[in-house]
Amino acid sequence: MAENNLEQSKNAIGKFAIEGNLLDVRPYGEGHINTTYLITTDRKRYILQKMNTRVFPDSDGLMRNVCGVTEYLRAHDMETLRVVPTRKGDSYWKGDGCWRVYDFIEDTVSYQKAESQDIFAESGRAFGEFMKFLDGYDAEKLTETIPDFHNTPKRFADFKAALQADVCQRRAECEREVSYFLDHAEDYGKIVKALQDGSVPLRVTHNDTKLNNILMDAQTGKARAIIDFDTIMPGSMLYDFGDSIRFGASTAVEDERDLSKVHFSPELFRAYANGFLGEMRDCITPREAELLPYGAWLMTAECGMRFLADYLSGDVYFATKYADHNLVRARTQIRLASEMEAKEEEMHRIVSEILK
Ligand code: ADP
Ligand code: GN1
Ligand code: MG
Repeated sequence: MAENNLEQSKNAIGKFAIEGNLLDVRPYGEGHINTTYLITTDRKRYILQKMNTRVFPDSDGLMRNVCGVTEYLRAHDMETLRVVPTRKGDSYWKGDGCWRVYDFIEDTVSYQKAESQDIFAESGRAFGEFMKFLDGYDAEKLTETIPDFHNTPKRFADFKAALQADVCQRRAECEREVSYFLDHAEDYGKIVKALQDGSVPLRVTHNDTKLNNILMDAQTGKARAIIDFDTIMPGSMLYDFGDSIRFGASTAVEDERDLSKVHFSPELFRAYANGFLGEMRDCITPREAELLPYGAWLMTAECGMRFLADYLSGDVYFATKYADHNLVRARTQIRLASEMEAKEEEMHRIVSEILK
């Protein structure tokens, strides 16, 4: 299977207008959705991706979003992904699957965990700045690549359906995890409701703001480029803030099996909030500010229920490396979400101190 994929990827790379002779192709990165390869030629390096068409069926719409947003950012002198066209001039190639190529952004690092407060604060600054930039982008131009992406009540309904179906008969081994999500059944609707009643504004958001979707300069530690534009869509600032906290304000990686290492860190929360709100303080509304701690909890719970639903469904959505990978991920999210509940007041205090 792996061999076959490598063969497929070599075939795909020949369709793109890349410079030099191919020297090496190898799997790359820690993304859960697309299949990513690092391509080396005798001239330069590239990223090749087999796009996940099960998750993103509308490849045309998706690539229109990617091209539109990257052109817009480049026009504003922001370093960003460069889509390498096919030899025919298209933004992606459709053969055995859909494939795209980006220039490899050299001399950068993407972290699987916030290794210091400074790194995390810098990512907050960069995501805040990015959101401010996207404010000038016409939302009408965007295709909704995954409808209801952060509609948590809908995600909860999907979770319950997976639980009901229990196609792999895995429910019995995760009753404790299941009950965390069932016990919070009434808590998932606040942001969807606030967007509907207009008390929270709809903005153009990234929607997948985890720390490994930002590339930091290997020398200076400054953010160089935000990547993974597949889910740029209209949404709430609370999704982007919350998802960054979910992934980065943890003392461990997302798939740490030893839960004694997994804690929600208020210090990392403060670092990120400082960076993010430093950029957004002039445009954040009072209601958004009030909901930031809830957004962090909600994105963590939502991601946890998505991992658990996928575990129950037989690991059909997120890439996994071993049998209970999704269950391990769901457990870290539950641990973090529980600790956030206990530290909600502290999070509010931090936000107030930063915004005062
Ligand atoms: P997924 O949707 O599967 O998460 P990403 O587009 O986020 O895929 O890519 C996976 C990983 O590959 C990223 O986390 C990053 O480490 C690396 N990566 C992606 N694009 C580039 C690029 N242009 N330059 C350098 N690294 C990249
Ligand atoms: C996926 O594509 P990637 O790995 O950056 C997922 C996010 C989850 C994240 C959990 C399109 O992000 O929604 O929060 O995994 N992306 C999609 O790590 O579902
Ligand atoms: Mg990614």
